[in-house]
Amino acid sequence: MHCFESLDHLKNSYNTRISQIVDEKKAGKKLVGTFCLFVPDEIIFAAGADRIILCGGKNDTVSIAEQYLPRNICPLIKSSFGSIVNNGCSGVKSCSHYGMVDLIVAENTCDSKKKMYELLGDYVPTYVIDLPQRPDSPEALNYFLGEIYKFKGVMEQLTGNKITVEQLKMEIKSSNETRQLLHRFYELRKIDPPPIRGVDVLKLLQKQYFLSTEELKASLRMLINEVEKIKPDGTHKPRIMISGCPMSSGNTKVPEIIESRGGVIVAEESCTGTRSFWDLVDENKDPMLALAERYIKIPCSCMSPNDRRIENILELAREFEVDGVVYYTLQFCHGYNIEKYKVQQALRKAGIPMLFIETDYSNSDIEQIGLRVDAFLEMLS
Ligand code: BJ8
Repeated sequence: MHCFESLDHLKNSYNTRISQIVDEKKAGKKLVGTFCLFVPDEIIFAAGADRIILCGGKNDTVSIAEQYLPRNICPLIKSSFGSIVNNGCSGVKSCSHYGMVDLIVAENTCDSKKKMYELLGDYVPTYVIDLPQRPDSPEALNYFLGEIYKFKGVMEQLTGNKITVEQLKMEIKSSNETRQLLHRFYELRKIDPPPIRGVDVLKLLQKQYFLSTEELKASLRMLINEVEKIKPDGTHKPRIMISGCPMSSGNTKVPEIIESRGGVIVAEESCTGTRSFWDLVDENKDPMLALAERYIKIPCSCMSPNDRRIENILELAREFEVDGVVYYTLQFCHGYNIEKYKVQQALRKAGIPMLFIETDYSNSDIEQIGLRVDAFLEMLS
């Protein structure tokens, strides 16, 4: 497989980004930490603040969180909380950027996250955006619109800047440009065999809410340039789509297993995949309404019913000509776990095989998952 200069460059982006934030903070810029796609970045940027993702994908902070939280909640929540409450005494590296955050903007999604956010307030000022959980009901859009107006007010208060319509429109345009670049990049993965490994794509996507918008766009442009030059070598490998929970930075376990065993990932139906960029914000409408309409449609399993997600999965499977779907859930993520049933039914009807993997951030099940992936790939070959 190819090595990409743009991805090598990204590996070293951490320190550059942290120094950029340090400089911004010295200049009086506020930093917002987020955990979820439902928080509209455009409002944060329009207020003149910066944003950084706080979701954890590392296993070593899970045991720290278990001193405060029950063991039987999802590892993403434990890892994120553990890195924030970690005072470094345990020898585990803390989340170094959390300490720079002026405000955490959270969202009412799954139960465990909601309750964890109640505890977070003891460590960092935390604001929670409420979400209607029946997105297709007639009242939901108005309610969500009200919530993002309140959030706009919170950002204005935090930064002391009034958010203007022009500023919002500019940020919407800029975020749409990033989404369009990601679409262009995903188009290249439709080639058989795809010119880039899914693991490499995932590492890039995990950084999309860590990097500055400009850095992300520049990296995407460089990567597209590099990938476009690759001539396919003609060897077909089983084309896999991953669907399910997000894979936060530090967690590449399942994609690594799939691609080391002979499969190739061509799409991810997840928040570290298509859900983050698939839909654009309408640039011709009132910006707040356009944001509400776009964000409320994110097909997260916290929404009920969530048929939009099933439709997306089928559409992606067709577009990317996938041979099979690996349905991935984190342990104790009941929403995605239960939705598996409907997804499986829909895929069966479409004649697409599915493998279900439920796991955590530890390495204890790597061998066992590997054997199941082997059998699945053999069936697809
Ligand atoms: S929009 S998927 S980023 S909530 S994996 S914490 S759901 S128990 S991360 Fe998510 Fe926003 Fe939805 Fe996306 Fe809960 Fe499940 Fe854990 Fe999850």
